[in-house]
Amino acid sequence: MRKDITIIGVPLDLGAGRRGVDMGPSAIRYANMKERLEKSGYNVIDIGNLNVPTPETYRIENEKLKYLREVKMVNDELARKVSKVMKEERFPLVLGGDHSIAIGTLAGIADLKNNFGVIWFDAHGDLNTPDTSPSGNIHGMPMAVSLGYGHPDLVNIMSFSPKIKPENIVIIGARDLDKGEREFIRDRGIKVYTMHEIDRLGMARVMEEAISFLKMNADGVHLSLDLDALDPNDAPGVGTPVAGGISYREGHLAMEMLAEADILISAEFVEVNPILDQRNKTAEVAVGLMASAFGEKLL
Ligand code: 4U7
Ligand code: MN
Ligand code: MN
Ligand code: MN
Repeated sequence: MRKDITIIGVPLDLGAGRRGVDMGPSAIRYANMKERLEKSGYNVIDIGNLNVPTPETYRIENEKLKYLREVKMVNDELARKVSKVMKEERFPLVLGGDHSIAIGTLAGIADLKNNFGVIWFDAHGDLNTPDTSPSGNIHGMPMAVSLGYGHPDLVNIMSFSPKIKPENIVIIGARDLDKGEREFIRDRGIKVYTMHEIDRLGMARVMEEAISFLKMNADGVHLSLDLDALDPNDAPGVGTPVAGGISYREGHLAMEMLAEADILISAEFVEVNPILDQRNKTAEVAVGLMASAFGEKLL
């Protein structure tokens, strides 16, 4: 993995149904992220936060795509920043913010890489379109958008689409998929390890399979980690908790195996909600997972 990391904070919560994830980047930084990564030998530059509009100064125009214009604007800028960081041959590490920011991150990567893979840890599929979404919240749509489905303003960010191929995606930890998302997964043959497969096979086997699948198909892998992939007992500070998630140790094992495989080219940690958290526990979990993904050793 590249030894130079650039951190980009995206304090956006307009894509989510509840307030609070806008404070995610601060909470994660407060949990000593930079020091932790530097200890493992990385050169870390934090370029601060993107400019993000405050919800109170905007209103919802379209109930099926809440804050579309503002979410698009932020993702336009994020895509340009991520692309720039990658051109500098540095590793983009994006801090959310709600998961709609994956639209921009993936667009930025796709600007340079036409066959990258994505490993997506999430309780949800984030594969809704405006027609299938039960909420109209864009953080439930980034995966569909990146595959080319959804509102053209989002799909065409950076002026091309799709950003990623369905066969280059692995979703891990799913346990709350909407009807439309299940059909989407079935129709396009997306590889999903639900909690059922994690229980049956164990995280080690799941990660072995996921890694060899991605290595076979893709050139380099982006890690997108929604903290609600973890069990709410371990990561309570999230807006859309779902019981029965990935345990603290399973999460670490997964990250350690990614580090060992040395396949990551970029990463984002999203959906940390400090308002709903217990003494910054979820941000600390996020930083721990990050450290493991970047190869921090136990011994
Ligand atoms: B997250 C949901 F209906 N599927 O679309 C939706 F259950 O980024 C939740 O994974 C989406 O946290 C959660 O609103 C988005 C809902
Ligand atoms: Mn998500
Ligand atoms: Mn989620
Ligand atoms: Mn969420």
